[in-house]
Amino acid sequence: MRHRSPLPALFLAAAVVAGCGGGDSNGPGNQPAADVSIVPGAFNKGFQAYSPDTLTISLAASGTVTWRNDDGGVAHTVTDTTAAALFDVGLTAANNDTASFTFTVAGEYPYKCTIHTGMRGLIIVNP
Ligand SMILES: [Cu+2]
Repeated sequence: MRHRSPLPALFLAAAVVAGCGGGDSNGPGNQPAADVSIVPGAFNKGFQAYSPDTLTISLAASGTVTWRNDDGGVAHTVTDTTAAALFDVGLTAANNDTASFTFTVAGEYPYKCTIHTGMRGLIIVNP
């Protein structure tokens, strides 16, 4: 870290400018915090597209789930496939873009990406 060239500094500055999803600057590499990552090359990864593929949360703690797009360059969605169709959030192609949804009803919510319908995940919401 002693050999600082101006290039990493420029890259960092560009990343900060591009990070318009709320201005979070926590964590290494300026990566916004997330509960579920959309992995690189997610489009054909089925149940491995979202990591973890199954996330269990509790309403008592926080009903909010945040997804982060770690598959820079490709937009994705997180879309409830239950009859309730409670959520349908989109993530832009920007690397590290995040989107959140707050659950208020316990249950099991399988979801998919409407752009790449093989991408599947599951949120289990406990009371
Ligand atoms: Cu997708």
